[in-house]
This record gives sequence, structure tokens and C-alpha cells, in this order.
Amino acid sequence: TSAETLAAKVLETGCLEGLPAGHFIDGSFTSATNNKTLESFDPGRAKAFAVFAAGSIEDVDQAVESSKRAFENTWRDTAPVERARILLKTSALILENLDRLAVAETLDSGKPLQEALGDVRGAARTFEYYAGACDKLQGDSFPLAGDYIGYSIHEPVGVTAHIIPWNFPISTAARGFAPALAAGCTVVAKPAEQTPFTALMLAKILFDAGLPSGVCNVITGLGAEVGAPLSRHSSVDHITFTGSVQTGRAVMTAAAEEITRVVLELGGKSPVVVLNDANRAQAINGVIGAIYENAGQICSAGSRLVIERGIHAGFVEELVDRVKALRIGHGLTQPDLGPVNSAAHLEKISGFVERARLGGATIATGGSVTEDPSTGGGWFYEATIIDQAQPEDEVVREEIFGPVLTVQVAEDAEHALTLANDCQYGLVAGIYTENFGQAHQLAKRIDAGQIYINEYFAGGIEVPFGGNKKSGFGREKGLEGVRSYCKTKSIAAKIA
Ligand code: TXE
Repeated sequence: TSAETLAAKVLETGCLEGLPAGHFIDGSFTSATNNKTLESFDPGRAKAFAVFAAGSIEDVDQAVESSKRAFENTWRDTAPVERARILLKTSALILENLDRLAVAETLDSGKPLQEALGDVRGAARTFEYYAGACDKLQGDSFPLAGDYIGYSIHEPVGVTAHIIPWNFPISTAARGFAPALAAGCTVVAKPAEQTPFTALMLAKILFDAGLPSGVCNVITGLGAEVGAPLSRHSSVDHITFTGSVQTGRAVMTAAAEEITRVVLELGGKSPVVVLNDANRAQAINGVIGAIYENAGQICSAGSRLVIERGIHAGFVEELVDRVKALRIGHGLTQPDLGPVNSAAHLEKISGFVERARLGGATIATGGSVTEDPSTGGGWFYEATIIDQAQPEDEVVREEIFGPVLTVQVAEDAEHALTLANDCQYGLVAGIYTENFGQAHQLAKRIDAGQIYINEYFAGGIEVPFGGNKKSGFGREKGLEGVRSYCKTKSIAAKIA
């Protein structure tokens, strides 16, 4: 395919030409006020391949002021159908740029190219979906007595900040920008310092699709230097944050100062419950995808297998065979398992497994730092399974955010439910069983924002997504996703 041709060229040269090099403010690329830059690394080779602007508070002010002007002067009053047309055009332009966006995403994040292609197609679909919502944000009317009428309208909240992590750069940007823009809000985004490029490319695509200048601004740089001033900015009306619990707490604290709305999508430690009567092949494939896709660096990764004793031994044996056969390699070579995003993150993953090993864990496969077999480079960690894990183990309790699966044995479905819920997080859960009544019983009682039955990651942009407990609050995706960017105004009148 043409994506593969571009990937081959990039593998040969080590870089991708024409990447944006500045912030995107007011419809054009500009360098940081202080002219500082940072380097971005190719995780598959552990080598820098490009530089980008290292923003500061001055750049944040400039971008927020630009978004505020654009909100007040144009976007909030742009006809909903016009907003819809621009979002639809954006969706088409994303697909026209599919190869470049996907290759940039893989180079920057490390994820396998086939996954990046899926993410970019998903981003296009997200704009298509929310294009359809623009002119359907209708309010209610209220039954008041005799001489009164009452009705509500949904107004855009204003300037929305989007703080984006490195594991799904373009997907997270799209899932925030599209509903915000659909509602009539303007956007200031800060991608992660590990993966700045696709959010910048997306802002330019929106502009090319007809979005007025200033409606979507993107500033790159470090969390402390760009994310922190953005989250405490008095002209920001809403913050969408995806990232760690620790940073989420800092963002929420900053937002509290200005009483700014927040949606927090934080980490997870999601269970995949496999009962004795599950379809074996379906469950094995599901479990593998749940934890080894994007090398486990997914907030909703299925990182805890909770399996009934009756099938435990045979299932784990088959799982280990399948996992050993996964091909490790640079993301652009379309491997089964790509690198992890950074050296620091590799060390963090390795630390979790080493501590578990010292504590006597049963490491059924993997358990070591490794490398790209064809180049000897990159930040790779083996696909790992820790069997016979106990509820109190650190590897069961903490988000590792890497290709590490723990296996807990359940005596029956009730015990599986207890193990599944024994967790500080509540983002998603998977259930594999052929007994659909039981599946729905479990779905009802598992404390998570989204449940997948018999296919992990089932569902699309139509389905609301977000966490319970320490996984955060607020919902993205679906029509609920667009509601967070609206404020309801109710109007009541005496008509006689
Ligand atoms: O996250 P941070 P990190 C989890 C995962 C991972 C851990 C640490 O377990 O190992 O978090 O990752 C910006 N004010 N997840 O350190 O710091 C930062 O620049 C405002 C789960 O990368 O949360 C980046 O743009 N913003 C997760 C974004 O916050 C700040 C995805 C996320 O980075 C800031 C990523 C500050 N003070 C990590 N400091 C998920 N839910 O999918 C940093 N940032």
C-alpha cells in the first residue's frame, strides 16, 4: 500500500519530511516566543528525528486569547450546519492524508503502523460522527402552568483546553476537538511532549477544511510549562484531560481555582473476566489484543485476566504459546508488538516486573527488556504474563501501562466479580461467556464506565466512554461527549 511505501522510505532515512515545526496559532505555524525547541524521539530506534517548539506561558496566553476572540467573534455564532460542513470536510481531508498522518503517528509514538492507520481512520470517523451532531443539539420545553412557557437551549461553554497524552495522540485530539467544535466551542490543545506532531497536523487540516483562524490552536511543550498555565488560565472555560491520576489531580486543583469545568480520563487496571463456558478462541484473541495492542499503553488495556479455575491451566498454556509467537519490531515494519514510548517508561515497566520477580512472582513468559531483533535498537519490552497473581500484588493493583498481563484465578463467577471490582480504577471491563444472562448480570455489577462482552474494545465513537473511581469522571464519545461542551440555559416567561 502507499502507507507501506512511505513507511519503507522513512525507515531508510530515519525521518519524515515536512513535519510542522511550530505552534499552530491563529491559522499559522509560529515558533515559540523564546525560540526554544525540544526533540522528539522515534521509540523504535531510540533516536531523535525532529524538533518542535517548547512553549511557555506567553505562548499559552497568546493561544488562549486567540481562541477567545475566535469564540466571541465567529465560531459561537456560526450556523450549526456550517460547522457540520467544516467537520465533514475535515473528516475527508484526514482520510486524504491517511498515510502521512499514520506514519507520523508511528514514528512519534512507536505504535505499529496498522494500529496508527486504524487510529487515523477512527479520527476521520469521529469528525464525521460529530458533524452529524452540530445541528441536533436541541433543548427541551417544560410544562409550566397557564400563563407561562419554559424552554432550554444548549450553548457552547466557550474556550476549551485539551491536554493530550502520548499513547493515542491523534485519537485523543479528535475525540476532544470534534465534539467541542460541534458544540460551538473553540479549542486550545497541548499534545504530549513525546508526540506533538499529529495534533499540529490535525489543526492545519481543520484550517484547510475552512475552520476560521483561532478556532483551533495547538501549543507544544512540556507539561509544567504549557499544560500547567493552560489549566489555570482564567479565560479557559473547560478542560479535557487524559493522562495520569497524579497530573489529573494537579489539573483539577488548578481548575478549582477558577471554577473551570473538567473532564478527566485517567488510568485504568481493567479486568478481563473469562468464565468456564467462554468461547476459547474468542477469549484468547480478545485477551491478547486487550494487553498487547499498543504494547499495553492503553488506558483501557485489559491488564488483569480473571479466569475461572476450571479452564485456567489450559488457557494460560495456550496464551503463552501465542504470546511467544508475537513478532517484535519497529512500528513501521508492522510488527505484532512495537516499542514502548520512552526510555523512562521502559524503566518504569521493567521496575514493576523486577519487583514482582523479587517477590516470587510466577512469570509464565517474557519479563525482560529487549530490542528490535533487526537493528538491536529501540525501547522494547517483552510480552509478559504473570500467572497466579494475588489481589494484594503491586502488579495487580497499579497501572503498569506496558505489555504485562497478570492472571488471577477465580473459584466461580461471583468470586470473579469480587476480584474484578477489587481495584482503585473503574474504566472498562471485558467479559467472556456464552451465558448471556450471566454476562449482563456481571456487566451490571462491575464498577466500570464501559463493559465489553465477548469482544474487547467493542463499540465505536457512538458509545460513551469514561471512568469511575480513580479513572476519572465525565464521558467522552457519543452524544454525551458533546454535552460536556454545552451549558444548558433555561428560559421561563410569563406570556399573559
Ligand atoms: O502522564 P501525564 P505521563 C498513565 C500511565 C503512565 C503514567 C505517566 O500509567 O505510565 O500515566 O505518564 C501533561 N499540568 N497514563 O507522565 O503527566 C503532559 O505534558 C498540566 C495514562 O506521560 O499525565 C501530557 O500532555 N498538564 C493515560 C499530559 O499531561 C500536564 C495516558 C499527560 O501526561 C502537567 C498517559 C501539569 N502539571 C499516561 N504535567 C491514559 N489515561 O490513557 C504534565 N502534563
